[in-house]
Amino acid sequence: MGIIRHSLAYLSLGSNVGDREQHLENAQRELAEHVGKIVSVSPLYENPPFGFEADQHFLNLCLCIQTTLSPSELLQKCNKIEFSIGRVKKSTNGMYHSRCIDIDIILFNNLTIDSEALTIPHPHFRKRRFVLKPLNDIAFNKIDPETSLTIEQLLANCTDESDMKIWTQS
Ligand code: PH2
Ligand code: MG
Ligand code: MG
Repeated sequence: MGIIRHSLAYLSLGSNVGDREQHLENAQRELAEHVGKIVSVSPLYENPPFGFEADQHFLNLCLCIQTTLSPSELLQKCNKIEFSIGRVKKSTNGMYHSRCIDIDIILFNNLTIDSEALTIPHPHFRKRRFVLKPLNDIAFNKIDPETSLTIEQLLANCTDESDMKIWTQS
């Protein structure tokens, strides 16, 4: 028996197309099956698209998952799960579009990674209320290894004033 090394990853999930709740539920089921144990989940927040125009608002949440996967293995699994749920294309050059599911890695242990395929912490999360608000619910004390600020401090500093409505599950 060897030593199993578990990591903790914080993920942001979002959907603004179709049955948004169902897509988020399916994603969580697949993450639990293929990635690891989900140790905490934030409430769902309904909020307007940030950084692009679309009629449909998003449902967003953050969760913490325990995994033995490496960051790049986790990224591959997340992409696979997105496509299995029906995602058809990825954003390119910061041009966003509506999507049935998006799964982003925000933090992975205290790692900082900057490769072509993957940047951790997520390069944009500090300016996005739809990430910071739910992340603050499950990890207000957690320190961003890049800025050494807590999630609570990042949320207090965030200038995105998007309206975040708690969504009560149907
Ligand atoms: N994701 C984006 C761009 N804009 N806006 C909201 N409200 N929620 C998102 O999940 C989201 C976004 C890029 O992935
Ligand atoms: Mg995203
Ligand atoms: Mg993404």
